[in-house]
Amino acid sequence: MNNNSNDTYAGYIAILGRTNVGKSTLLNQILGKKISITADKAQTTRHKILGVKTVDNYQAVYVDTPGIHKKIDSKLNSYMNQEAFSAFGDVDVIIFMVVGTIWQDEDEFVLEALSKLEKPVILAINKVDLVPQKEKLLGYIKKISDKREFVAIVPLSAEKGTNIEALEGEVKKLLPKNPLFFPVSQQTDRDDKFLAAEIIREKLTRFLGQELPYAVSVMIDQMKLKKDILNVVATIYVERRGQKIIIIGKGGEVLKKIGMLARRDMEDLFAHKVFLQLWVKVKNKWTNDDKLLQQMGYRN
Ligand SMILES: Nc1nc2c(ncn2[C@@H]2O[C@H](COP(=O)(O)OP(=O)(O)OP(=O)(O)O)[C@@H](O)[C@H]2O)c(=O)[nH]1
Ligand SMILES: [Mg+2]
Repeated sequence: MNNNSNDTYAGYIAILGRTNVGKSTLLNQILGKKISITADKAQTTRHKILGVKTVDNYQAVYVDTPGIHKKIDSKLNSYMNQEAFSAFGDVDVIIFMVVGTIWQDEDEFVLEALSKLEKPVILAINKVDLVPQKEKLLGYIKKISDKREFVAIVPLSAEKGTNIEALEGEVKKLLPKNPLFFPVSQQTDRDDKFLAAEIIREKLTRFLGQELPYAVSVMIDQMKLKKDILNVVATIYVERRGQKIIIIGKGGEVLKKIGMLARRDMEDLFAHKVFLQLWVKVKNKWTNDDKLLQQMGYRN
């Protein structure tokens, strides 16, 4: 085969799996930059987000997706599943992510959804730092690989950064010959407003009890650079008054803490000093209201 050094290779890779397996952590680790929010809670990622990594004449465009779930109990929920499923068709490679050595019903559900697809699937077994007994891991790998064929199986730790190059190496082999899709310097398809809103939602998700994060959405009302300070005004939407009270906290303490943590992350990401103003508003039943969902950026 004639391998011209001017040839470029570029392709899309979807990272799929149930919630909480570490898909967004993996994307950030690959990029060496935090563009996708993470939390030890269910259903953290809500929108597809692209992470672009270009090395020499190879461009890998990773698609982080919301965790696929079986039970649909709101329009937001259904939007999230559609976001994930819509990534199936458009990509060249799929990374199916699971956690070693825990196999759940929802892993099976994702695997079944993949069964109709004739695309190369890489099995990524994450959180191996939590599995000291390697024989257990081998047994687990054997059990999953009996279920379908994978082009590669890579045990890794997205958080610790273990074996990430091995995964990227497998992806590289599968990139088709294509012109580069994005400028070499571009790392994501999302704009600064989206990233800022997500940072705030991450702090809310990490900070608040199990149910509340789901009822929260964030919109950036203003983002302006003035005298080298990035001024950000954002509104946090919740569904009920009681939730607003929890987010604000006694004497405004919770909101203050969330604002401080979010500001620090924004300063890291945007490389500017940030002045952040946060508001909290109640919007009844927004997770089930088509019009409100659209206004908040949840579009199918
Ligand atoms: N111990 C350990 N924890 C990890 C690893 N990778 C991710 N985590 C943690 O697992 C939790 C979930 O990670 P996320 O990246 O948010 O998971 P996700 O699959 O994107 O979840 P959804 O967006 O809800 O679908 C976070 O608390 C991460 O810090 C890992 O390799 N080892
Ligand atoms: Mg995620």
